[in-house]
Amino acid sequence: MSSAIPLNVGIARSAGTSATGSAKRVLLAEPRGYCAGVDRAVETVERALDKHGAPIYVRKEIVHNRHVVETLRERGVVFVDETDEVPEGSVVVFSAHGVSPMVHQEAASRSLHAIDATCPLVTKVHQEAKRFARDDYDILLIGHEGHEEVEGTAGEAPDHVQLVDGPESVANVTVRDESKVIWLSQTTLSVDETMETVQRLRERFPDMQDPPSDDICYATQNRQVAVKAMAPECDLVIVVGSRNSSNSKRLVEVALGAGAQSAHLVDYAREVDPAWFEGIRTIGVTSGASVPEILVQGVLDLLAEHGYGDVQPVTTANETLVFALPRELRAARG
Ligand code: 0O3
Ligand code: SF4
Repeated sequence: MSSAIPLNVGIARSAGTSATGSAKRVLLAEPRGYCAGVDRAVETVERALDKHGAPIYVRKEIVHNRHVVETLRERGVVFVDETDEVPEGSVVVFSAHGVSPMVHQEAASRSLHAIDATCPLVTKVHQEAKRFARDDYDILLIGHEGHEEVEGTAGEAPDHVQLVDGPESVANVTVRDESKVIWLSQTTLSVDETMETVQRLRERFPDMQDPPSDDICYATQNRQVAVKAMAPECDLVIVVGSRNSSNSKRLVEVALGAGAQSAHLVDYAREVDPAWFEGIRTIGVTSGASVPEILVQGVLDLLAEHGYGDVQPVTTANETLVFALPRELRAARG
């Protein structure tokens, strides 16, 4: 598993304050917020709306963020659970988390105009699942049960994939041939917990193969590295993100595991409880990969109102990756 190169993890103290001083400050994790796959998925829906007009249908939440979903709904997007809720012939967008081949087939059978906003890094895991299933491996897919991404990936090869939901699930795994086993994973897991799961799997299956490249994506890893860099200095960490966002929830766990005294997940600034600030000097702020920056700004504004106006970035990586839009919408990218 590769790790980001630390850029400026030295955390400066405010002028005139000592380690035991009382100046209030905010440490702001960088990178945070939108990853390349979310940016692409949200823009896909926006461009599809421009091109085809409302209503546009989206299967599941395009990304797991309440604000993004509510904003798109106001613009004429109809979110559905399954394609059978979409009128025949309509435009449907598949979410960034990916779908199984069965969903593509269902959409085709209803003559839907499907636009696939699956992140290319999720598609990469789908390709790995297909390839190792073709070679008749037992595929141990580490991920969270019921999460849309693992349902899509497992759907590529249901007869070869077993879900392993964390270290505690390892005991239940059975394979046909111990010399033909590979692990793959969901893209948004905790790196540390996944390594623990892999270690336990390897104790049981010493010949188990690793994925050809990291399945936990660059964005998930980078956001966890940044939180780890700032958490030991933080009395409180506020993670902006939705309750159903796997990668956002992991940032809360990573912050606590790396030494933050407390950590909370909020969708909006209004959910921040001022009681959390009692006796607190340093507050860390970050956001999940599906979170628009405007929501982080809202939290920073609220913190400034409470005396936390000194904001210091903690930068552990620079991200420059951009994915092309789905082909039919490319000309429309602004
Ligand atoms: O997978 P997760 O619940 O973290 O999804 P989000 O919050 O929508 O973030 C984007 C990640 C993604 C689309 C799949 O990797
Ligand atoms: Fe793609 Fe990673 Fe973003 Fe998921 S978190 S959408 S895999 S870049």
